[in-house]
Amino acid sequence: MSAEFKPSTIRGELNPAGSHFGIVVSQFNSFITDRLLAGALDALQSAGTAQEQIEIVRVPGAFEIPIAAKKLAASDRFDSIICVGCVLRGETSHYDVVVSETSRGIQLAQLDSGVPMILCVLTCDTLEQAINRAGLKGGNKGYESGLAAIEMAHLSRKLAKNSARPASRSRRPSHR
Ligand code: INI
Repeated sequence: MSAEFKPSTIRGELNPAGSHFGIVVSQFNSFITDRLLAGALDALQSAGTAQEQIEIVRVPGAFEIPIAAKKLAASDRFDSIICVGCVLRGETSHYDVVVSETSRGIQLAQLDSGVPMILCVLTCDTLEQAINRAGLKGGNKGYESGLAAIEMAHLSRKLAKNSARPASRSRRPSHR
């Protein structure tokens, strides 16, 4: 590949100016989800987001996250939505149902609405694993999610502006 071959690249910046963020937080395993929420807020605040740009919605469990996220997206007030939950494997198959329906629901909600949704739902075998991912050993997934939300909000707004093709590129080259 030659050094001059540089296709244009669009990416989101860590710039929250003008963006609004929804955060849906599950209260189930709140010992963990409160830490994830704190991590997400830390990332948003560190990047310069004002509290007026953030709205938090609490739901009972992870299973209820998708419907709340979808309703937030439908309000047209948010540029990205962070979905915070923690599902711990128990003795029953309920774990698998909650995990798959929650992630599938969040994906459907973002594809249906066009509003980026950040998956910050820990799925762990043990409480210890969850604690590690919520700020102890493995960093805080909430913090990473906050950064991803800012980047995706910015990217989404950029892509919306770029959706019209420039006149010079509006047609495929003719091969006549
Ligand atoms: N919800 C969670 O967020 N985490 C879990 O670990 C969990 N477990 O293990 O059952 C859980 N269940 C509740 C579920 O999300 C719904 O709130 C409930 O089924 C009511 O719809």
